[in-house]
Amino acid sequence: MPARPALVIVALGLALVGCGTATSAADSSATVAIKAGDSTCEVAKTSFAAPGTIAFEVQNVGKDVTEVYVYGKGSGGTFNKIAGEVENIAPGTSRAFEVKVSGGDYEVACKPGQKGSGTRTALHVTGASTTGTSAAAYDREVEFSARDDSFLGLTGLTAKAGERIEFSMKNTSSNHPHEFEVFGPDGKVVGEIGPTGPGTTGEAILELTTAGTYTYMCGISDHASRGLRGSFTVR
Ligand SMILES: [Cu+2]
Repeated sequence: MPARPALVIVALGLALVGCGTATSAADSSATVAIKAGDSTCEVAKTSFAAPGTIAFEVQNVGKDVTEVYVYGKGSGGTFNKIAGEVENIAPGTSRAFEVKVSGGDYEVACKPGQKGSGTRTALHVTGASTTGTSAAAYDREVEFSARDDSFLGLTGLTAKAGERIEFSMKNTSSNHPHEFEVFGPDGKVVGEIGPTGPGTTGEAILELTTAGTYTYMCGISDHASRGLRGSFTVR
């Protein structure tokens, strides 16, 4: 009984936050459901009236572990620029994620087994494209490579607080997949390039919001201790 007044206050606080943020979202005050199956990718809403942030809730209705990506159009016209993603969704479970979009065309990809190009559903956002392509806005691209004992091309990297950088990693290993996980000054994950096979390239757009020392590593097996790790400074 003594807990009841406190619960009422919490509920009021949440209601106020909800009102304040709804107007800045991409005409969606509600979450957009995605049903990810073994060969289907059903997106409840595929047309948005304005740029902003879209909140998705993915339900894995298939039999395999799945992941969902939202791709913008790359310079070659193919949908390969990652605007947002969520991984490791077990069958029968749900995961939420948010994607910032400008005006333009996107594709939602559901990837059962967490590989391949996935089953795709087109998505359109009305409004100005901020980058000249429909990909999420970013300030510059940083290209590097991953060998089995090191990342090459990241030495001396610095960035300004607030920059959005597209990291592009070419895996030059002959037979091992690599990934690129980035952690902020607070030790929390900023984002990652997921497992990328030998001879292929993975990309991710990361927003470096705060100044400080960021660290990165490959989280697969013992790769970090083999040398696939490092740090850079954001000022
Ligand atoms: Cu690795």
